[in-house]
Amino acid sequence: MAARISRRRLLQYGAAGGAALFLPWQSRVASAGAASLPLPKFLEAVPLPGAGIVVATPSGTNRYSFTQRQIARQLHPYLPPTPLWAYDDGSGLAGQAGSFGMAVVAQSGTPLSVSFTNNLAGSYPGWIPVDTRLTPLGNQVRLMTHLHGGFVAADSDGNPAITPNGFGPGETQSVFYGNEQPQMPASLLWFHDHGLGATRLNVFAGLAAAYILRDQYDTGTEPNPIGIPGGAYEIPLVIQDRRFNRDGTFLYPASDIAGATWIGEYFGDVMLVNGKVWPFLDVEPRLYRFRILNGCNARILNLDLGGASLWQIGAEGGMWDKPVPVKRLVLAPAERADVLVDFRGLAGQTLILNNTRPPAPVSTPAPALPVVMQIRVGTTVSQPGPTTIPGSLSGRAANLPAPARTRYITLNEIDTDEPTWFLNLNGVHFDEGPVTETPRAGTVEDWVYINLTADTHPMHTHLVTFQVVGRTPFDAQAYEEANEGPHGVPGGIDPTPFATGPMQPPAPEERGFKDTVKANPGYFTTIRAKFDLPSGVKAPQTYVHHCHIVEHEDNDMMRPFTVTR
Ligand SMILES: [Cu+2]
Repeated sequence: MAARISRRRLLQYGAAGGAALFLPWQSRVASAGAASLPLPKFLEAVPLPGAGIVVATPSGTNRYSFTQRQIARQLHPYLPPTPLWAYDDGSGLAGQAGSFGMAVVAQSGTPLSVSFTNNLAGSYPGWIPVDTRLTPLGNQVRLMTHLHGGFVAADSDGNPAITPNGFGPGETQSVFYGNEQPQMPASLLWFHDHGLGATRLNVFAGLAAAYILRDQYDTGTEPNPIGIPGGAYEIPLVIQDRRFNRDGTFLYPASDIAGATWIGEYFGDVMLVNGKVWPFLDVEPRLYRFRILNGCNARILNLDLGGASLWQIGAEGGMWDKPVPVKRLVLAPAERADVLVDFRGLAGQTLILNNTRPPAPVSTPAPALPVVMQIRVGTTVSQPGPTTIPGSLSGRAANLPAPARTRYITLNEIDTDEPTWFLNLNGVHFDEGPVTETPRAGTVEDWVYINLTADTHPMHTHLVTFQVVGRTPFDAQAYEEANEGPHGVPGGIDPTPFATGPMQPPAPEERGFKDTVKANPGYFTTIRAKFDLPSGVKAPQTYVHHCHIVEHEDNDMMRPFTVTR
C-alpha cells in the first residue's frame, strides 16, 4: 500500500522531504508546452452584455435555438485571432468580442425550450489534445450542454449518465428548463459543455455562457424593489485563465507521462475576464453590483479589490436574506459571488482586481497569477443610484430540516504521476457498478465529502442546491489505512471516529444555497439537500455529482446518483 501513496500525499502527511519531492510535479506543470507571449495588460475594455457579450435573442416565444460552432476572435491586440468554440443564438455572433460571448436572460417562473445543434467539425483540431482513453468515441467531437444550477429532468440536464455519447455533428440536443421556484430563483447560472471525458477540453475551447434569471425584485434595472445597483451598474465578470500559442490558438499542454495525454489540472498564465486578456473596466464613483463566476478549469481564485468595500449578497443558489461584508472572495471553479462594491471615495483612482493564493485550509497546486483586471474609477456620476447597502434582501438563507439519512462519499487520487493516474469518488470509476447514491424524492439527505487527497476539490451536485452544514477536521491517513480498498476508500464509511476536532461552521459567505462546495484536504465536508424533482417529472431520475476541477471530472471524479420513488 505504501507504494501507492503519492508524492503529493507525502506532502500532505508531512513526511520529511515532502516539499522537495513536490517540486518535479510543479515544474512539470510550468514547463509543458510552449511559452506564452508577453502580453501588456489593460489595453482593452472588458466585454459587457450588449457590448461584446451577446444577449441571446429568442428563436420563438420562450424558445432559444443555439448552434455550437467555431469562430475566431482577437483576445488581445498583440495576439492573432484565436479559434474558439461558441454558442450562436442565430445572430452570427458579430456582437461577441472575446472568448466568452453569450448570455441568456430569463425570468424565474417562465419555462424555456432550448436546443443546441452541434455544428462543429467531426474531430478535434490539433490545438486540443484529446486523451482517447477517456472519451467514448475517440477523437470525435461529442458535445452535451449542461445548465449548471438548473432544476431540470434528467434528460434535459446534459447528463453523461443519460447520454454518455453526447451529440455528434448535425445532432441536436433539445431541453426544457422549467425555471421554477423556489429551486430556480433570480440567480446567475451558466451553461457549459459536459461531454463525457472531454468537458475540460470543450469548456477550454469556449463552450461556456451565462444564464441570468430575474424576478420581480431582482429586475436588473434601476431602481428596483431591493435597492441594489442595476442596468449599466450591474457587471458580470467571468474569470478564466488560459495559455496561448504564438499563432493565437489556446495552448492546452499534453501530459509528459508516457502513455497519457490528460493532465491533472490546467492552469493558465494569462487571465481573461469575459473573454478578453487582462482587460480594464471604467466605473463611476458610486455603488456597483458585480456578479462573478470562476470559469477556470482548475484555478481557485482569491480575489480582492484593494481599497474598495465589498458586501456579498448571494451565491450559486441566488440571493440571500441580507448582505454580508467580505474582504475577499475565495471562489473555486464554478462558484459564483454576487457582490455590491462601493467605489465612492475612490474617484480618480485606479484599482487592481487581485488574485492571491487562497488561504488555508484551501489547497491548490496552482502557480501564481496575481492580476485579474484593472478598474478605473472616474470622477463623475451620471446616475446616482442606490446610496446605501440594503439592510435586507429578497432572497433566503439555507436552513433545511434534519436529514432522513447521511451518505459518505470518498474523494480518492490514485497512482499520481503514473500513466494510470486517475481520481475517483467512492473508490470506483464513473460507470463502475450500480448507482450507490439513491435519495428518495422529496427527502432531505446529508452528503459527506471525505477528502483523502492533498488538494481542495469543488464538489458540484446536479439537480439540487444545498446548504453547507460544516467541515470536520479528521485524520485522513488513519481513516484511509483502516478502510483502504484497491482504488482508495469505498463509499459509505463514516469518518466521524477519525475526527480530530469539532465540526467547523460554514463561512459567512456560505449562508445561502450553493451548488458547488470546497471540499478541503484534512476535512470531511457535510452538505444538506432536499431531493425534489421538477413539476411533472417522475422518479427515478439519474443525475451526476462531481468535482468541478474539470480535469478531475473527466478522469474520473464523478458518479451518478438516482432520485428514487
Ligand atoms: Cu477535484
